Amino acid sequence: MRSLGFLNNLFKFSNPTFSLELSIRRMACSRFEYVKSFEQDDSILPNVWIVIRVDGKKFHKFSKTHDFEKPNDENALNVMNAAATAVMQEFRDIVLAYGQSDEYSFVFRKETTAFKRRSAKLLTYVTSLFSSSYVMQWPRWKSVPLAYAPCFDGRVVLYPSDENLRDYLSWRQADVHVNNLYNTAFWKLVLGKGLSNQQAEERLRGTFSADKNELLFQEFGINYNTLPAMYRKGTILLRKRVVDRKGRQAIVPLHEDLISSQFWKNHTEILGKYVPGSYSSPDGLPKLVEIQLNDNHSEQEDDQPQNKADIS
Ligand SMILES: Nc1nc2c(ncn2[C@@H]2O[C@H](COP(=O)(O)OP(=O)(O)OP(=O)(O)O)[C@@H](O)[C@H]2O)c(=O)[nH]1
Ligand SMILES: [Mg+2]
Repeated sequence: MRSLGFLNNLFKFSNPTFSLELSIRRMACSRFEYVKSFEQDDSILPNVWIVIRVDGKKFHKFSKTHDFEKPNDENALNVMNAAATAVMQEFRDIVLAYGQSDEYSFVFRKETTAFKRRSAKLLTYVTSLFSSSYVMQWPRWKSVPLAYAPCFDGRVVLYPSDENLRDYLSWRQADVHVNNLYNTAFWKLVLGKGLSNQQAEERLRGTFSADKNELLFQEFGINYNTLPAMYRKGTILLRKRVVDRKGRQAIVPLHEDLISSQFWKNHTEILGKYVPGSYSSPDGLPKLVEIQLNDNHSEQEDDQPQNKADIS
């Protein structure tokens, strides 16, 4: 076979028409090749936390069109969680993802070499994989069909210190708290008391958290702190060994307070040497984890963490 290939090449190169064609192509190529130098090097600095945040485009309208429950639609949030899980399954170097409302942040470990740390590659891959996974996951959680294609914007933000990273995540979680408390009170006034949107807005204008907590308790008998943690805290995705499934690895959803230092003590693998911790769920495994442990990805999940996306 090898000698045949050699003879074939010998024929081609000794053929004058072929050689001429080849030289013309080479010349054309070198003439145009300079355009490559216009591409900018966008490699990310070494040794920084890379955060990629995706956010739904006009989800105010999207949630209305698809009849999301107000203020929180559990299944819609789970479509987000499942799409983010798919992204984490692809990128083993994501150590944590955090989601709330129509946004998700993905934290890559400082040492990642995924896509040679090229910013545009990382950003576009994560954003497009998240968007397509959102569409794929939709029918698993929502019964109404998609009326149009949802899309997400994305940005890359770099954090040089652990403290900066923690503050970033705390900022996103504080955002959920502020928005969710307001929205819960707002929709209770509108849907429960029949106030118009404007009246509810006026009623809440200038109020502090304590006032809204009091309003929910006094007028609706709701203790805000007992509402589902996913609505109050958002969702943190971490890679863990699931105790009740013989320590098989899965990406698990947590709804904990990441602003507290206890969270970082409980999950030392995030900032420290990356070895997934263990996870057990007293109320049974969430559907998201069940699905993962039952599908084909689960065998790969038992492998050592590896950089699957380390290609250019
Ligand atoms: N009813 C309902 N709405 C939701 C839920 N999650 C997200 N949304 C909607 O999504 C919006 C997300 O906020 P933004 O990202 O600031 O607004 P946006 O309309 O997506 O605008 P851009 O991001 O600027 O394109 C919220 O204001 C809600 O209207 C949900 O669980 N239930
Ligand atoms: Mg949005």
